[in-house]
Amino acid sequence: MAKTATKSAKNPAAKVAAKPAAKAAAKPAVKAAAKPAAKAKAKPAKKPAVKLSMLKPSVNNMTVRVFARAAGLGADETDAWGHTRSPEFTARNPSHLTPMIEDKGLPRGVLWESCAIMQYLANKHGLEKFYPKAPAKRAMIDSAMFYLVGTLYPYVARATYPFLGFPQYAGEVGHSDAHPDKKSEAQKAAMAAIAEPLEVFHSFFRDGKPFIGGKNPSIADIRLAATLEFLAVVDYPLPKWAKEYMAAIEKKLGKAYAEPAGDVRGYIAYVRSQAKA
Ligand SMILES: N[C@@H](CCC(=O)N[C@@H](CS)C(=O)NCC(=O)O)C(=O)O
Repeated sequence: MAKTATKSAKNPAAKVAAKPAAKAAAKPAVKAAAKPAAKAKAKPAKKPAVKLSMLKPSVNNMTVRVFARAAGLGADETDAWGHTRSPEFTARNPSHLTPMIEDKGLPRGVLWESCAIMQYLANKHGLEKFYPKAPAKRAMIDSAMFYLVGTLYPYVARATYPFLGFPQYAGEVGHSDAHPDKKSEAQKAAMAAIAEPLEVFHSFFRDGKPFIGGKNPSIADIRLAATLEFLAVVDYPLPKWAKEYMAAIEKKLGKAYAEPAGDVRGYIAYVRSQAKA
């Protein structure tokens, strides 16, 4: 901060910017524009951190937390644990789902759904490295994410939520008052169903590349790796490629991945220790 202030004092363009609004407005615009380019080299404005309401144990939330960090956007996080159904929260977000970002540019001021949030932020900040602009490449990322949310994730949820202590979805066996044996059967069936879509991510979407996005992890890769984190709670036997893939993402994204993943892993370790006790 102090460094910026010193620099501003020497830099005439920054000096104008630092003046109180009324005074700066009084300066003729033409004069400011006529300044030599070298002198007008002001520091680019720092992007404001993403205002994010989140739940630490959730991989849906981990997805956006990782992305915000990896993309260098920074995250101004509010822990929404226990507040998602409060009148204040639902007045803004009637779905009561997190992750949720707040952004003045949005028609309703808020946005939920992890993939939509990453798509919006990548579009807004021109983050093509994570979300390519070319229609065909982008279509593959979108397809992978929709396939994940619509097909893989429901199996992962049915297999892991009973062990994570998360409520299951209405209309499913796990949510009903069926006999525990029936619930266990349903959980096992969901666990068995994971293998097929998982292999599709490997053989079709990665197609020999390190990541779905190619050489670098895309938003679809962040979404997939985060999702697979939950499988540790049921000791799911991940295939070798998936273990290597997750390790490669963590290596590539470093702390941006490890920090939010640590919250999910910590929660899993906690529920497992409770189950043993
Ligand atoms: N498809 C959504 C799922 C979001 C979701 O299920 N969020 C849960 C946490 S994992 C939540 O916020 N639940 C709080 C509530 O329903 O009150 C996404 O990818 O963002």
